[in-house]
Amino acid sequence: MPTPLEQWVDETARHTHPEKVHWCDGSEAEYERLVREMLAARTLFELNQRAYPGCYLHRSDPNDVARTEHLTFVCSRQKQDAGPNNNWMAPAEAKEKVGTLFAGSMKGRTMYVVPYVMGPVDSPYSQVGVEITDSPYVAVSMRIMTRMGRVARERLGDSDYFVKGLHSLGDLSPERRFILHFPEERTIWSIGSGYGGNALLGKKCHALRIASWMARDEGWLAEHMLIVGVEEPSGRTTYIAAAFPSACGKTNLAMLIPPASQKGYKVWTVGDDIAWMRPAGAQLRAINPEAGFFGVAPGTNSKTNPNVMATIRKNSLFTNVGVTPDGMPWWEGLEDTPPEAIDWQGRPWTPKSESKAAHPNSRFTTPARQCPSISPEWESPQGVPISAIVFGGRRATLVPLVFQSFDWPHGVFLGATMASETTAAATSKVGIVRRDPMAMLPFCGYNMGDYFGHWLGMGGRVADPPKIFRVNWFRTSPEGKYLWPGFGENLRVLRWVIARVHGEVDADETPIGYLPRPGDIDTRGIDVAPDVMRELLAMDRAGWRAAAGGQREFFQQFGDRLPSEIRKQNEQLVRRLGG
Ligand code: OXD
Ligand code: MN
Repeated sequence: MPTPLEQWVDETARHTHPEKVHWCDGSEAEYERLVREMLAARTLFELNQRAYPGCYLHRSDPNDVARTEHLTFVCSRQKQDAGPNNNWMAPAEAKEKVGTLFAGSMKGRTMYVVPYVMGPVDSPYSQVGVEITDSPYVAVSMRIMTRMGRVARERLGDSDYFVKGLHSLGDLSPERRFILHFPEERTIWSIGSGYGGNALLGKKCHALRIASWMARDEGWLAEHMLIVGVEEPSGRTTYIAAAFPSACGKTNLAMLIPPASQKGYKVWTVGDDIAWMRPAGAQLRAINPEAGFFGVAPGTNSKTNPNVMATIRKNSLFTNVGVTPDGMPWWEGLEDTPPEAIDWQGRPWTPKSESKAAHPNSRFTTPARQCPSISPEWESPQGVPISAIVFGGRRATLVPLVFQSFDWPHGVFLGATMASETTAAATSKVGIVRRDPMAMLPFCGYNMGDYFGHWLGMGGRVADPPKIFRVNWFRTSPEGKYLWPGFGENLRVLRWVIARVHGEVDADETPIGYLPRPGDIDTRGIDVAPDVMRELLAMDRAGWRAAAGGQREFFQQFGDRLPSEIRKQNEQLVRRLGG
């Protein structure tokens, strides 16, 4: 008898007509063979193997460089369940329309069957998925980003309980590009894109959109969050999960190196993009479902993130970066002096060129285990206990450097009212302030009104829920200069968060939450004048009154799916502001 997996692979092959079917075992030999084939086909290029052993460059279609949120759909049975935060298509209509595009789409190509585990192989919280794809770039990327191949098949056995992901490059035309999620069937269909967020189905599609739906049903949280452990000189380690929208520095924060002035501190990386958190005992415990980092290259350098620079020096894929004549990857912000290069589209480039050498959303794909700051607990089957949740956006004005919620429901409200300036991680206008609750707007696989309700309920499921904070590293002066140095210096803010968690520092109660008192954030050794610090920690009453009005408007779209508690939190904020 064929297993449910074999049956599905068979059906899919009959529909998509590949020339060959290859079951990935995840071995080194298989990886090397796929790389050799891609080098021969010129879909992969060797980088300087002395400086970057095992590293390769991939150039994607110039029309296919970022997530395409307008082509991403949740195909739940009921439209209401997808909510106003998702594009929706009825499942039957979606299957009809996009099924036609899959018919024969793998003709002349190899179909790779990619079984994977999201999470440590032996964790009870991990999940198996299988991605069928006709892209060898996807297959090798999945080997970096997940536990892929034999381990996953062994964990699955002959069970039918796995997330089914079907992916084809199709003809790469945005007109025939769709990323569809069928949460009730735990199924994903993606066609017409080879870009990571659209095509590595374990990541955004499975570990966030489908998993968030499962998490609601099963009483846990699947979130767009990094996870770090901060070890203090005393040896105490406190774990923090932090949500930021795409390309707002999650990878940098996850790998922060304490500056010389912060002697005796260590930051341990557990994950840089996704956290699955479950009630266990009195606390929420988190695992990182991924095994690699798919990070934004531009702006990354040995000052902003030395740990990731060390991580990507071997066994890594670079997508849409520039390359120097001696085969080194290059992107804007890597070094102060730009070299002559070949740009991300393979064209000659000089520092005088008007265009950029690397695409603003160019990426590296690199194994987490190579990271110098990887936590000894990063593969712990039980995960790590989370003491603080941090919500952060990119806001030039209004939002202080850091503040704390009064309690869990108010913390959920702080997450639900997050807004951030958009970045190049998605194809849309960059730099527009958009509301992005919990940094999950593009990733919540169900109605966000219900999602807020689920979050509110999670606080009561553990005796000791994490304390909740908002942060903003991105405040600027009227001239556009950053007021806070950011990067490694953000540890100074995390130290206040940790002191609050452990009840070791007081705070000022203000209408928006608890703010640090002057002097409670250590500014010794950095150039942040006392008046700048006052501005960073000021509560702008008029600004928050206006923001509260904007929040109310945003929440209206959820109608009767909006929990009354969220409305109440907004009213209480207005009252506290004296409005
Ligand atoms: C990512 C994203 O790739 O959020 O992590 O876009
Ligand atoms: Mn992300």
